[in-house]
Amino acid sequence: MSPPASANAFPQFLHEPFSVLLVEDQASVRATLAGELRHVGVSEVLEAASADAALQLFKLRRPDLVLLDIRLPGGNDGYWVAQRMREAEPGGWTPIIFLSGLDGDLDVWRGIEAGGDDYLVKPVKPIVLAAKLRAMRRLRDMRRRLVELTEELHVANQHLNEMVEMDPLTGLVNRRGFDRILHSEILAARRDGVPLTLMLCDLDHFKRYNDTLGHVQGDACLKEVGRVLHDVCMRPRDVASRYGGEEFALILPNTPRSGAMTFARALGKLLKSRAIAHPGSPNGETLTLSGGITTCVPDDGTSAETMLMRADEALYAAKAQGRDRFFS
Ligand code: GH3
Ligand code: MG
Ligand code: MG
Ligand code: MG
Ligand code: MG
Repeated sequence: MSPPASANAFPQFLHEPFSVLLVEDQASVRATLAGELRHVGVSEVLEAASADAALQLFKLRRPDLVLLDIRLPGGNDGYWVAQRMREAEPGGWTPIIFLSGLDGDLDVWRGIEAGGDDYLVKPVKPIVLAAKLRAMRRLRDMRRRLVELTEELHVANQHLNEMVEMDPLTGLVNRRGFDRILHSEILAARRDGVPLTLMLCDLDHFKRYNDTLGHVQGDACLKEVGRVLHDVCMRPRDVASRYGGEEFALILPNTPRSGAMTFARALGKLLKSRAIAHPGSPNGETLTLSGGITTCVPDDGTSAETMLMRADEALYAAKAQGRDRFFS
């Protein structure tokens, strides 16, 4: 916007609604200022003649900007008002411009320290006032944009964090998430004095599945197995993860060996009920899997590495004994 041709010809200050809370105890000064504010395009002027009235109006009407006198009747001055206003909007920011007859350096200092953003000495020329309002509005808009961007960044970051630990094919937790959760569940099991079960599952003859039906169908099959594993995890803290290509790992907190075997039977049953066709399987016409189970009891000091090693050994044994079974 180009500058006004003269002090009497203002460009409209704003094209959008903009409200100013004018705090001034002298009625004549207040009337003059209110007129000037309207003249430069302020759409709403809220007037207060005391500290208490100012605070009340501020909280009730949430003005876009505050013009704040310092010397006010009663015990509280403008510095006090500014401090209370700042306290009344944690995380928010309403521009506050002091407008006072006090013109000492220390007065300016105190005004800014109290939370003011600018300090003008009365009398102030309307055009200067208008320019200051425009500067404050500009700062307010920038701050709003910053708040918006911060929120967008926060959402994007959350999304990214979820993605980092998710397997894109099955939607299950990936190896990275599995590692983190296993470590934290081992600590929790020790702390709470409860057993923790780890189950490693590997699809039987999956290479043949791919060879017979193709990789695209192989991927679809992995997705279906992912759904089965997701569905069989009933407790909120049970975790099904895609550990590797066609290997899945289940973390079952607060689950003893007997509970793990019950879980394994339920898993085997659910998978069979889905009857995923596997024409090339030497085990029959449907897809099966083998599992290795290990349960750590509290205080035995078992590490994640040891648990994985034991589960892997049990899985190897299940494979060696003919597949389609769970070993522990
Ligand atoms: P076993 O019963 O002994 O486990 O036999 P297997 O053929 O399943 O042997 P293994 O576990 O070593 O084979 C893994 C095969 O899984 C190799 C590969 O063809 C397949 N596979 C691994 N990851 C993927 C994947 O992301 N998509 C598809 N379609 N196939 C995969
Ligand atoms: Mg005064
Ligand atoms: Mg401010
Ligand atoms: Mg494998
Ligand atoms: Mg396999």
